[in-house]
Amino acid sequence: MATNIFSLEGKNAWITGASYGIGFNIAKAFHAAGAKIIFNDIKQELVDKGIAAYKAEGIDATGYVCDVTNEEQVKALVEQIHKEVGQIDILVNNAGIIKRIPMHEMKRAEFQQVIDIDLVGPFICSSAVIPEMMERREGKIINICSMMSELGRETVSAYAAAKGGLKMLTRNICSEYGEYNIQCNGIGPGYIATPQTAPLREIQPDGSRHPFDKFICAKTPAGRWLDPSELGGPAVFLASHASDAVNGHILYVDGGILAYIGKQP
Ligand code: NAP
Ligand code: GCO
Repeated sequence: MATNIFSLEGKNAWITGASYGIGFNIAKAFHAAGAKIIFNDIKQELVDKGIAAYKAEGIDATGYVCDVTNEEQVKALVEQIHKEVGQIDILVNNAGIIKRIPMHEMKRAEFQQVIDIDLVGPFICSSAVIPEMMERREGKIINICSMMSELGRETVSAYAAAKGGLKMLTRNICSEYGEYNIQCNGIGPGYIATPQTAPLREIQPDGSRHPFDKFICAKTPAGRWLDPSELGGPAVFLASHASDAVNGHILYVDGGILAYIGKQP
């Protein structure tokens, strides 16, 4: 019987920050492809909510409280996963925040917090799982990058610096560990309708659409925000043997934003 190269049967996948949003939807797609789901979030109440949300989808996910910026917590979590679930075959560095503040008004601590979560976190989590992947000579790491890995815009200096760095961290993990049959790729989502972008879609006091909402729809060939579920297929591809020859690549799932000059107003 031909093997399904997109199958994740028998694989354990750890998705960071996946109680909801993009991480949750990637986990759902991984489960549908056969993977066991492990996730962490920063607060117990979020983990509890996440476990309930997964259960409602028929997914028996294992959730842990862990701050991806805390090296001790991450190392302890990896040990706990090994004990309670098993090896980690797939890591998705999804946890992330954004702060939208004009750079000249941004405090250093605010800039640092975004860098810590969005760039140092993926470094810490990847460093924690790479040794076992090296031993097994097999592993998949997927970093959730962004349009801001390629483009800048007002008020997102820290986020763009972090996501630009995450693109190069992705390429460097590919370069340093490809010989161990570890593939590290990125997904660069476009504008996705999740809590992180909710402020950009808020209906205005006069009942009109947020200007940024209209702007993004004009910049997206499909003329709409993307749904987080639309990231599932690309993530399964990068987590499966179908992408064993793909390494150091950032797969933009942006509805064509990067290809398009934008609709004339
Ligand atoms: P989200 O709805 O804000 O979810 C982010 C998740 O990460 C939340 O559960 C959050 O927990 C968790 N988290 C934050 N800091 C953490 C930490 N230190 N340790 C562990 N977990 C932490 O964001 P999203 O829209 O799903 O985005 C997920 C990823 O995709 C992020 O990396 C984001 O930058 C990226 N992305 C998003 C878009 C988009 O349009 N939405 C586009 C491109 C890329 P809390 O609830 O406690 O904050
Ligand atoms: C913003 C948005 C974007 C998206 C995403 C785009 O304020 O511009 O939050 O940064 O989150 O990263 O790919």
